[in-house]
Amino acid sequence: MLNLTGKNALVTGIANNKSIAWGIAQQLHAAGANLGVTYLPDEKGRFEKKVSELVEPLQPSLFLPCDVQNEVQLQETFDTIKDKWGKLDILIHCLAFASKDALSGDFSSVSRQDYAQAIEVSAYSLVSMSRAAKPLMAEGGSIVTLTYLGGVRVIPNYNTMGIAKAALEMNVRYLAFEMGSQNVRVNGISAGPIRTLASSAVGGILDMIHHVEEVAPLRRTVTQAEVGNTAAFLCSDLATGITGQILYVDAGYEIMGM
Ligand code: NAD
Ligand code: 0WE
Repeated sequence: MLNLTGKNALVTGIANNKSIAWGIAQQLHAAGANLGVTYLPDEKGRFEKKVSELVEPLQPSLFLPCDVQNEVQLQETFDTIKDKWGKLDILIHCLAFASKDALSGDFSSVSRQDYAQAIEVSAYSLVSMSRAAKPLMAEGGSIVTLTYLGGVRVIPNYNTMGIAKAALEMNVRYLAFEMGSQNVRVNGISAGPIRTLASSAVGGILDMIHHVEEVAPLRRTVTQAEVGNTAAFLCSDLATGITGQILYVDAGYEIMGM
């Protein structure tokens, strides 16, 4: 039923084996997709080595450095896809960044620079990647991004990332409208809290996970594989009628008021 054979999928945001993007890459691979993987380069090349070893079993046919703050790298990524693949079917946007200062303390204390960086990396990057992907998706396609409840409700300390996620979710709707005429669908997955590199760097994440385990209808949180399965569904022909949506994969937490 869920079949992605013959589809070219670019997955961004894999840092290690806890990354949500890693859960997504595994499910896309299991459904038969041909994978391309980007990683955030660092000076010592540590991420490059780690991520390339991790993804090896999925045999990605492209493995490229891509810092979304680097316009040249971004263009090179999509130029390479054009050369090597000719077309792109699936784009997974699974990255975010805000400075530590922008993720704690009084929200109003955020600096202009930290506020702009959070929005640039976490929200604008979906716009720039979608723009670059658009000509490669002439036969249609599917774009999926990752968001969090802190973009629509106040979650203490999520602060500036919440503003970035609100912008990201509105980007999903405007991009869905623009790209719908060429049969490109754009959706977001709002995941419940999961222990990853990014979330573990946040104080109190374990307490938040325990809270969800008590309150959510399913009395647990979600896994990277569950988010991955939802992403595979959204990218598949099972979801051809769905665009512009934010789908909650959060064990039901979002419906609760008390
Ligand atoms: P993660 O640390 O595994 O992934 C974050 C990724 O962002 C890393 O791979 C990192 O390299 C990448 N990144 C940061 N700055 C970048 C840049 N300038 N250019 C390119 N890549 C950059 O953590 P994760 O929790 O898997 O996060 C993935 C996505 O899921 C994020 O958008 C996050 O907001 C979202 N999300 C996470 C949770 C959670 O609880 N973990 C819940 C809901 C949504
Ligand atoms: O989107 C996120 C986290 C994204 C993130 C995490 C970090 C930590 C390290 C972005 N930038 C940074 N910058 C760093 O320097 N989540 C949904 C996970 C998360 O983060 C929270 C949460 C949850 C859940 C922050 C406060 C409260 C809850």
